[in-house]
Amino acid sequence: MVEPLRVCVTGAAGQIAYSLLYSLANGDVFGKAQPITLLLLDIPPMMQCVEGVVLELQDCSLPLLHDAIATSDPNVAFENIDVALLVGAMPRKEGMERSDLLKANAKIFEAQGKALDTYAKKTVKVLVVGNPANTNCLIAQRCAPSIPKENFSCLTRLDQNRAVSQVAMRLGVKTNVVKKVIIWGNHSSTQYPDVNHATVEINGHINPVKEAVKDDHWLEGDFLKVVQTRGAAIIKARKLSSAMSAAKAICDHMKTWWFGTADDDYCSMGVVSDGSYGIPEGIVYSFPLTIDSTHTYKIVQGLEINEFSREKMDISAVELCQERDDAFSFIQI
Ligand code: NAX
Repeated sequence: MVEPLRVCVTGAAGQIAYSLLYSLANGDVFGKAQPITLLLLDIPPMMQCVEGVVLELQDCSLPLLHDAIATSDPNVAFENIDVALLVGAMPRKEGMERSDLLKANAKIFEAQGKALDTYAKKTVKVLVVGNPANTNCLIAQRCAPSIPKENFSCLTRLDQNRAVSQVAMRLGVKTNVVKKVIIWGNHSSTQYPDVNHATVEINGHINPVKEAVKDDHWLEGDFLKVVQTRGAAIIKARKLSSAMSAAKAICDHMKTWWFGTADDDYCSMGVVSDGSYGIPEGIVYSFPLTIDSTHTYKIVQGLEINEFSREKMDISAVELCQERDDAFSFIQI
């Protein structure tokens, strides 16, 4: 029998987790032959709700679900885990300053990084979703020195999916023929969705997206704005932040990390910068990656960066350096 994969999901009582857990337990991410044990972490006041989620998971009657455990103790949730999906975070409340939010989350991800360092497998793959995702990821990574830094990532796949969809809708094609769209930088409004290297297949021919769209004004204007501000547009319309699309993006991110990228595509993930493209070393920055079947990623090298892109990429890097400096002042590494 295949050993169950131990997957921890934090923020288990939240709306993203509610959209995510079924796909995980149904084999949509790690494959239809991979049993799974879900460790569901939330804070003590939310435990009754998490217990309810466990009851529902049982009622889904999924053959791959080996076990689902609700807990408010990170040491239990991270014990011997293979995958950590760190979705839970302190939300911004009315009247809260940005620095208060950064501080509250710095403390959460400091504690979770330390618990990962002590209790998780050294091969654990960590995906940080809770915002500010890049900086929370950086803190967790720095607080877990015994785990390779390449095992930490943050979610920018939702931004990638949004960008791909916008291009596909503009061209009247399916999303799966649009490839190599890149998200650079922070999961914030300074992110840079870049189609300069993207391709689209039309009638069996591979074309550069820029040539197919034939409208640089749109690509450098409304396209960027729509993707960068999509989260706010969803909150305005739904009165709630993205959940279904966020859960789908988490599944896409983890599936690609697990099984690799297609030969003709990249994926974007926030990872620890190695200085590629002049991005300061050590910050968690979204890059285009290729991934092999051993869950090992490489930052795509050698892409030509024009002046427009350079400026946008640097703005996001400056923001991330500032977030890092602010967050590090609140914690002890
Ligand atoms: P919800 O408020 O519905 O759920 C968050 C859950 O996290 C709550 O149940 C809360 O009790 C729990 N939580 C808080 N502190 C915790 C801790 N220390 N340990 C464990 N659990 C804890 O938020 P939801 O809509 O599910 O969003 C979760 C996070 O994802 C937010 O920070 C949100 O900003 C972020 N997002 C990030 C995205 C990305 O692309 N990186 C996109 C979607 C989403 O906005």
